[in-house]
Amino acid sequence: MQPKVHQGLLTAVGFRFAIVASRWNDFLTSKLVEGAIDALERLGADEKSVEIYKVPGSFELPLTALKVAQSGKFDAVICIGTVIRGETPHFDYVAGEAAKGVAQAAMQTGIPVLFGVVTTDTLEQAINRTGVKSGNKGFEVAMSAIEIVNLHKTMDDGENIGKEKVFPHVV
Ligand code: INI
Repeated sequence: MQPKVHQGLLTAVGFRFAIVASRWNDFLTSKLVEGAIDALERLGADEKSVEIYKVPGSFELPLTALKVAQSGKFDAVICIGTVIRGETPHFDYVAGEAAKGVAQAAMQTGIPVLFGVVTTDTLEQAINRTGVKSGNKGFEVAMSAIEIVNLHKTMDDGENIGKEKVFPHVV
């Protein structure tokens, strides 16, 4: 059996992205934002098509993400933050509400709202996810945003994506 597979291409050309980033642990979150911008740029996003909204902490990500998604100005919203268990006794509340709220913003608007919040037990683990050891979570979440906007566009357009190039902007 060879079922038809639907998946998104990896091009950011023509799409508009918002990044909603927490200022908490800025020495880490700024690296995640850099990683996200790197992915968007490398996959062909135009400078004018990317905007950044800064919020105090990860707990504030959902409401701002919802407002940004509701604005109709963007094809996807990428939420970025860092929550470290060792640093906050209310880790579960901050991380849990951030995750739940980000998912709600997507479901409520129909716009992809992506969860690029690093949640770790230790500072070292968080550092390792900002491009030091195990890749950059900001880069990864932006790649997911790119894939999902392409998948949804294809579904909306009713196109057959099987015959297209995976990297259409690369000549
Ligand atoms: N916010 C974070 O994004 N990461 C954290 O590790 C963190 N800690 O440790 O408390 C944090 N707290 C702030 C929180 O997100 C809100 O900004 C604050 O509670 C005001 O609503």
